[in-house]
Amino acid sequence: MKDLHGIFVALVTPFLPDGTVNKPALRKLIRMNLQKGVNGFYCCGSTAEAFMLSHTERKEVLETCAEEIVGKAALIAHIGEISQDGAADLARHAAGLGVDAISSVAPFYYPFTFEEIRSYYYALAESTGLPVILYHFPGYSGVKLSENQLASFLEDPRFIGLKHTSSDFFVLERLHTRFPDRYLFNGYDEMFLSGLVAGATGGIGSTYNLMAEKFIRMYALVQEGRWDEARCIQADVNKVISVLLRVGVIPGIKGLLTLMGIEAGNARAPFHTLSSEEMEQLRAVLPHVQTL
Ligand code: NAY
Repeated sequence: MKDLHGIFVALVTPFLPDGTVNKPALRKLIRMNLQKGVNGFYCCGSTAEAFMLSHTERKEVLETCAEEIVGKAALIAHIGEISQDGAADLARHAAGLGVDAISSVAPFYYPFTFEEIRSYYYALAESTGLPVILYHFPGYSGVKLSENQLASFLEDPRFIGLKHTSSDFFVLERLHTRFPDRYLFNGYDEMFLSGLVAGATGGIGSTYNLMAEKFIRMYALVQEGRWDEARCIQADVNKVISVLLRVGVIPGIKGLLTLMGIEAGNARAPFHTLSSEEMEQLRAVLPHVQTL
């Protein structure tokens, strides 16, 4: 398995005007980010609109990603969904493509007990020999696991890390102190530096699609203890993220990518199509995306 420290792009799924996956645009996006020197990619996660893709589409997207990425950077495949059997099927498919690790959000919507959530994750760990990264995103999934519940997985060597999409940096720090050899990915890009302070070993982010070089730079500055310079970059990045949060993160990232020459298309309905006024707001922050 590759080293999984550093900056991982949570890839978007570009769509053509007819709503099908735009594989050439996806390849172009991956190549642009490989050139920037990202450490790896997180494929078929929330940013990829995974829960709005069919299983066939999820497999095709991952196959395209694997063709472009394996051998060049690390690849984490998000295979999570509500059904354990469905997730295990996606995990076995991912294992056949040479991914470095699988990751899954906890099963959501129904009020599953922790025992049920645990058996879901154990089944995934057993479905392939691949290491598992927990994806904890209480804000979207509605499933909030406690420090001790998260720790109960990290004690098991099959669970090599956690993607922590939460602003609870107390939990992140506790987990880092208890499990210093586990991968802890910061999830909210607008709080990337705060995550690093708490012990994150890197980040997985949607806005990295647009400006990975800034996160790579921040990460390097922090290794050198140059926190003030890193904070300036975080402030610059947050100018863009503030607009994305206003217009909608996934539609907005796709709008900006299109302005950058990568035909990402619209986010899938019920996400809205960006208005011309929203496109103007995005155009206004384009200079912050393109310069370091
Ligand atoms: C995923 O699975 O794609 C991610 O969770 C990446 C993390 C992002 N979360 C989502 C839902 O997009 O990058 C964050 C987030 O978009 C960003 O911090 C803006 O809030």
